[in-house]
Amino acid sequence: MKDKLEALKAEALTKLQAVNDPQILNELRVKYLGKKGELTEVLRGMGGLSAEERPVIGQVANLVRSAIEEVIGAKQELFQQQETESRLNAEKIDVTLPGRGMPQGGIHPLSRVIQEIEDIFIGMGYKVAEGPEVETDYYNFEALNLPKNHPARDMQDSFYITDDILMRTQTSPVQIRTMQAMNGEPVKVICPGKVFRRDDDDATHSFQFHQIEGLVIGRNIRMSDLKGTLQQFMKEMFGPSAGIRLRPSFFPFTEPSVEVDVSCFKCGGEGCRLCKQSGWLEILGAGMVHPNVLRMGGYDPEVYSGFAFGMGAERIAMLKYGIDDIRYFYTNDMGFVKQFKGI
Ligand code: 2U9
Repeated sequence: MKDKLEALKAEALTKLQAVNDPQILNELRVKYLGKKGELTEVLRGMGGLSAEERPVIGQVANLVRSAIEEVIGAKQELFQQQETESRLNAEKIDVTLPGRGMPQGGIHPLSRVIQEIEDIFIGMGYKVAEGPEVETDYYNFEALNLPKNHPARDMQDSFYITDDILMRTQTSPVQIRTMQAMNGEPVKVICPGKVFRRDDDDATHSFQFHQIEGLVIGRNIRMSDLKGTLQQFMKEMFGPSAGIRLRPSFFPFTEPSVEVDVSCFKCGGEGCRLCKQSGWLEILGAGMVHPNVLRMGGYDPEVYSGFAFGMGAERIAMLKYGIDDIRYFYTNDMGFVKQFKGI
């Protein structure tokens, strides 16, 4: 029996040494060590042994089993290593290859100007308010002291959805809505957004553009507050040497009304092509809120007063970046937008 076991061991070890396939290794493991394997088969014959022989043969059998197990274990480890190695080789990354580069976007010049203006006013304690682009005649015109048949409505012809619903021609309806929502409390907001006008597009006109309007309402708000606010705004927007000039004007929603010019930031007021030799750039309109508008927003004009201003974002961006055609903003010309990436 001992010879049988030694022969089994010799055969098993020879075969196992020669294996180079994990599946065959497993088959051999079953063949020699499995429940119905050859070692078990030999041990079954132990019943016929004498009491002295049994422990001796038992010990030999155990040694044979552990010798076979040891070789199988070593082989399994070897196969595992080979597998890991070949996977590492297959998945090799060439770290010296140049990267593909992530295309990086930039902020559109219009968005940039709007954000810059918002930031300046937020710094002065204003809140930003937004509202619907489709408005009623009441919020777009009536509440702003532009009753039906008012001649100033001609300047703001719009796109009508029904007789009473239209695309807003200014962001002022947002201020009226804000006033009504504030229930007589003081107001300090700026309202940026898209506005629409029936207009023939050319280099300086577009049927759709962006406005930023501001409104301040409280007790004792005076024209000097408006002037100081706009002076500060221009300095932050165009540099510390920016000066302003007010010229009388007319808007139905403000009284008195003014046009506000800023000293030309290009020539410092000397006169150049940008300011058409005048030394001044026309930037925005403003005024003291008309008593009718205060009343319509829910404020008693005997107690409250306010100022308002409005500017076109496109016009400011065009002046600031020297853009000579408003249509560049909307046509998605990559050559145009890419120029503003790093600014
Ligand atoms: C309320 C009361 C008053 C907003 C104002 C202007 C003057 C103005 C134009 C600038 C160029 C429009 O984009 S533009 O074409 N705007 O000149 N806007 S005062 O006045 C208001 C607004 C809301 C309740």
